Amino acid sequence: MASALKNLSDYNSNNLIDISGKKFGLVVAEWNKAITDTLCQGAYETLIKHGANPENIVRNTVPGSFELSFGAQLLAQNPAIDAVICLGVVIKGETKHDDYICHAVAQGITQVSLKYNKPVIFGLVTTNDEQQAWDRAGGKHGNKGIEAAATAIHMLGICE
Ligand code: DLZ
Repeated sequence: MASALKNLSDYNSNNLIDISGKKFGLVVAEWNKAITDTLCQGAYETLIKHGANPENIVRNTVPGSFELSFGAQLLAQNPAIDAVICLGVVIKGETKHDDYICHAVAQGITQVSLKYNKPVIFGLVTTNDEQQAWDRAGGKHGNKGIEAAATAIHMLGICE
């Protein structure tokens, strides 16, 4: 956690913004729920640590990562929301379902971001197995939820 926060201040040092009045939407997929909850916790704590008001953070859940785009759209279309963070975990199986889901989410949230002209962050962990997912949800590769929140803050700095 500490290293991701340090990175945030590094790349955002010329563009620090006050996020106390910013509103954030978190969209969290329920597939691999234990892992996505950990990503969500990392994202939430990062927003709070950098000054977000808890009342300004909404969390919506969707069944699976495929539904992240629609969940993001529901939040992004609300003029009060400044940035949306999508969190999901797609684990490779015997078929190519992971490819289809990941491409759909990447395209879908890009469209939402451009349509509503606000940051929609791709916090999708895509791995070969469950261990690799945990490695990226508080394990040896950090917590991608923290990175997603840091990216949202960075993007809001660019938007100002
Ligand atoms: C169906 C499915 C499969 C096989 N694997 C995952 C996964 O690893 N991660 C994830 O978030 N969702 C998965 N899903 C569910 C789809 O995202 C979606 O919810 C369903 O296909 C219904 O549209």
